[in-house]
Amino acid sequence: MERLTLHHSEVSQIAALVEEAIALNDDLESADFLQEAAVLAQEFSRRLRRRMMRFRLEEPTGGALLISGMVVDDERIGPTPSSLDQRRRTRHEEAYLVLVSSLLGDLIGWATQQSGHVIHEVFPIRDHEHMQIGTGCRQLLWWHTEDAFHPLRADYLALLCLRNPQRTPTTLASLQGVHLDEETIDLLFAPLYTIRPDESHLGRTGPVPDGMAPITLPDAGAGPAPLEKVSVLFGERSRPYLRLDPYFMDAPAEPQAARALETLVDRLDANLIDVALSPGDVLLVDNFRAVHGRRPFQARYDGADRWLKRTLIVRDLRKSLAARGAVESRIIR
Ligand SMILES: O=C(O)CCC(=O)C(=O)O
Ligand SMILES: [Fe+2]
Repeated sequence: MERLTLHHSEVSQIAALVEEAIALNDDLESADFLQEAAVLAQEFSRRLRRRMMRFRLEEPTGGALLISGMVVDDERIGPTPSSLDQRRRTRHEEAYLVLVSSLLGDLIGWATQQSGHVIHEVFPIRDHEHMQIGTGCRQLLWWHTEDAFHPLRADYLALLCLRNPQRTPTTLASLQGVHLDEETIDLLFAPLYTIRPDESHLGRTGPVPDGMAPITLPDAGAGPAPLEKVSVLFGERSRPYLRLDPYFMDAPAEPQAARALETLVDRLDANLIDVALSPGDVLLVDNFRAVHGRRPFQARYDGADRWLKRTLIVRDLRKSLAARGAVESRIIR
């Protein structure tokens, strides 16, 4: 995995831009703020911007870039929440995450996820303890492509760590160094597989906001219905993109297709690495090149639990315009 550690001078430069950003707008998820954040991020150091540009355009096979060195004021952010509503104390951190994310593309959210927020919370929720979901903890969160079931899924996700006291690892795997035989590649490139929506889209992380009831847009560019058969590999054959979420996939009926998927899952499993994020770390994951997950842990629900913030980033916001309903909206319905 690629890493970049911010220099002291970059940290203070970013801190000043973050102060400027949060003074602009009360709502860090508004269209105005998201647009201005993308402008302010152009004032990050050339070194950082170059690195992000390289990550975007060269698409390193490892599919992840860790940016460390930012400082999180543990006292200012206050206790890890237990519900999805206490956001005021984390404005600095959220603005930092939005600015960094803006260097890769534009932020989106889902009406069906976290009440339509663009900046997502990742902390353990007691009711989700045993669930296969980012806000669970006791289950291994199986590695996955984020929102693999949906054609409008993000190109990248960004995870900002606020605290991680037990150093619980995020997991990552890619096709770096993986060899697959031609027949397996053929099968994985064929539309033989189905991926169900994961639990985060089933209304578990808060109600769908008013006026945002999920709607069906058959001819609005939203792509195939979720359970249409898709390929697991796509794009360029010698360096394919990935789309899979094994926990939410059933083995295909054709034994050869099932074996091909099994082979890929085994190879990715063998490539899986642990990345224990520290406060201030931003992990950028290329959602076409890498899969990610999380090791299990035991939450204490005492205000000191693991706490991350997350954004989803697309390279082409236009693709989802019909599903967002308006250029100002970042929320896919
Ligand atoms: O908790 C983590 O490290 C990652 C969770 C996850 O899969 C996500 O937030 O998309
Ligand atoms: Fe995820």
